[in-house]
Amino acid sequence: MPHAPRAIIHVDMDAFYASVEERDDPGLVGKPVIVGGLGRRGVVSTANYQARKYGVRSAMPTSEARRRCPQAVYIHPRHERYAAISAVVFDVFAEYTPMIEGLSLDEAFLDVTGSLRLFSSVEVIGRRIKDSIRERTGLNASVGMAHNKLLAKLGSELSKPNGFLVIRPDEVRGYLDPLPIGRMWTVGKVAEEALHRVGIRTIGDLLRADAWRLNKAVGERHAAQLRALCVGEDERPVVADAPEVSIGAEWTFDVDVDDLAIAEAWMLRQCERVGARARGRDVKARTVAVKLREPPFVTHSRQAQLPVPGNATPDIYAVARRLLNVWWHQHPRPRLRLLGVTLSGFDARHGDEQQDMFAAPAAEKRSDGVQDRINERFGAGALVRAGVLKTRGRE
Ligand code: TTP
Ligand code: MG
Repeated sequence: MPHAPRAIIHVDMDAFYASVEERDDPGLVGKPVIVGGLGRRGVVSTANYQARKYGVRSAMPTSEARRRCPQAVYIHPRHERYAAISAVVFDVFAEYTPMIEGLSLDEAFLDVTGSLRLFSSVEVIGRRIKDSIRERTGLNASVGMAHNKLLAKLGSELSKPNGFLVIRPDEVRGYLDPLPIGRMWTVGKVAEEALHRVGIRTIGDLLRADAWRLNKAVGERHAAQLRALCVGEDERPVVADAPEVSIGAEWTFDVDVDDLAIAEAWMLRQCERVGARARGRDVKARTVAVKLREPPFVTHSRQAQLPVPGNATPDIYAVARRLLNVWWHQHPRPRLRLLGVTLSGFDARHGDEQQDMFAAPAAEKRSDGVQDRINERFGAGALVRAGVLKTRGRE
């Protein structure tokens, strides 16, 4: 029985790390920007499109990038920042489907077949996703749409940067045939060379090739698979990511902390981070665990339950603070090198029907929502509770 047509979207952020850096420092806009290791053996993580004009590419030694583009701005990667922006992007996806297969921080497949009735077409969903990402992060995503993964990904690749392309069944050959065979999924360096030796240089060449010539080049099994891919057939399902089992945030101090008030301020800050992530994912945690590391490497963990599952920062902090204080007073000369908090024991997506007299007052919880929206717009940390300000200038 033939399968009903699917609606697949592939999203890939443009020059992701470099675009985040440009967004955070508008002074960079218009300049070549290269993000990567800056040491002697460093390699380029990514280059923005201005720097790519000079031939700078991902995985190139940074020393070679400096030769090709000495005038570029070179930046050491800030993974935590990219992960935070990635979470905002993935939250946009989750508004359209639970079928999200993340490939990296900046790239995912979505199966939106089940959402078509609500949003009329894959194009409408793709456009809304692209616009929401732009609104909430200030960054450009390239979006490809088609009835399978192969073609959806091709759509984003061909239209990048700032791309948007639907590939319909009757357009498949027009897009695929002229492409170099090396760009086809499953064709690595070895297969590419073997195919070149028998005169197959494009996808169209492969489809016109004699069966024996193709079999001779790559073997019968790969040949059959390749023929299907080259006509644009791809049955691979979108495999939804496993739900998170925990959400954690931690911080390592440059200078060990021996003042409880400062430690508490840092703890509040980590509670805000994990709370925001739990609220963004619409999950409530049962368990709050704190991680406390004494210099140099002795790590203590303490955990406790929330009175009822929750994700409000004041509730999380109430538990984390108590755990921190108990630990602090049990130690003769407490000092911390690292401090962190982790939520787990998630109760997914239940409403607010459960009332709890111990939970934070409603007004304080409302401030979580406002804070989340401001942090989403201006970057995590744009708005923090007053207690957290003690941690500023100590990073
Ligand atoms: P990519 O999506 O491959 O590249 P990109 O987003 O920088 O550029 P574009 O998609 O517009 O071509 O990778 C996403 C991020 O992953 C990238 O910004 C940096 C990181 N990365 C590395 O750290 N090392 C690598 O070798 C590659 C390819 C990417
Ligand atoms: Mg990308």
